Formats: sequence, structure tokens, C-alpha cells
Amino acid sequence: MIVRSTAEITGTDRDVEGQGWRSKRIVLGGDGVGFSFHETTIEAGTVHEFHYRHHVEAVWLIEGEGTLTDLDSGITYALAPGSMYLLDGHERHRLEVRTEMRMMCVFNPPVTGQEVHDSNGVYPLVVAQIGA
Ligand code: 9YT
Repeated sequence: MIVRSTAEITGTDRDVEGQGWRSKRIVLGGDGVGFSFHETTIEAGTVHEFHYRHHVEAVWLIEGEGTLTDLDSGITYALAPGSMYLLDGHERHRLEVRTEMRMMCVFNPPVTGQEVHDSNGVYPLVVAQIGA
């Protein structure tokens, strides 16, 4: 059994920051359980495009509101606490974050923590600040 707290992860190499987002990788590939588990927070007023070419991801939104656009289909969804989206088709997607979002994310196969975001199929792009 593995027991961890976010306090143990904060400020370590499992606590990763990008432009407008921060992610605490709670479970990683090295834990050997077939998925990774992350707490991601994304700043209010930012817009992000993500594409996980080789991973399936489920995201459960705990706090914050905004919109999600499936860039493959063009469909836009409102997101609020309790929303879940599952990228079961490696969809390119855009997140527009109206109020700071806190979300729990599961990846299969697991993120190892060594990914460079422009390789390995993980492509987060900060597109803009809303209103900038
Ligand atoms: C919102 C989202 O897709 N989060 C993914 C995890 C995060 N980008 C990370 O841990 O690198």
C-alpha cells in the first residue's frame, strides 16, 4: 500500500508548473499500477490547448468553471464542479478557464514524470489570456 499527501508532493519534482497551470502528480508510472493520478489547477482567465496523442485521460472538475471544446468535433461543453470529461479518442481540446479550475486527472498509460510536453504525445499549448 502507498499512502501520500499533497503536502509531501508540493515543491518536489512531482509538482510541475507550466504557463498558467500547475500539476501535482500524486501517482506516477513508477508506482507500477497502470495509471497516473494528478491534481491540476489552471489559472482563471487562461486558455489552453491540449492533445494527449498516446494517452487516455479522465478529468473530474472539483472547483472552477469554464468551457471545454472538442477541437475534433467542434462541440463546446460548459464545465462546472462535478463535470467529468473522458478523452477516449485522443481528442485535441481547448479549455477556457473562467474561474480557477481544480481537477483530478487520471492517465492511462501512466505519465512517468519524464515527459517533455512537446514529445510523447503530450502537447499543452497556452493560447492566450482571456481578454488580453
Ligand atoms: C487538465 C489536464 O489535462 N491535466 C493533465 C495533467 C497535467 N498537464 C500534468 O500533470 O502534466
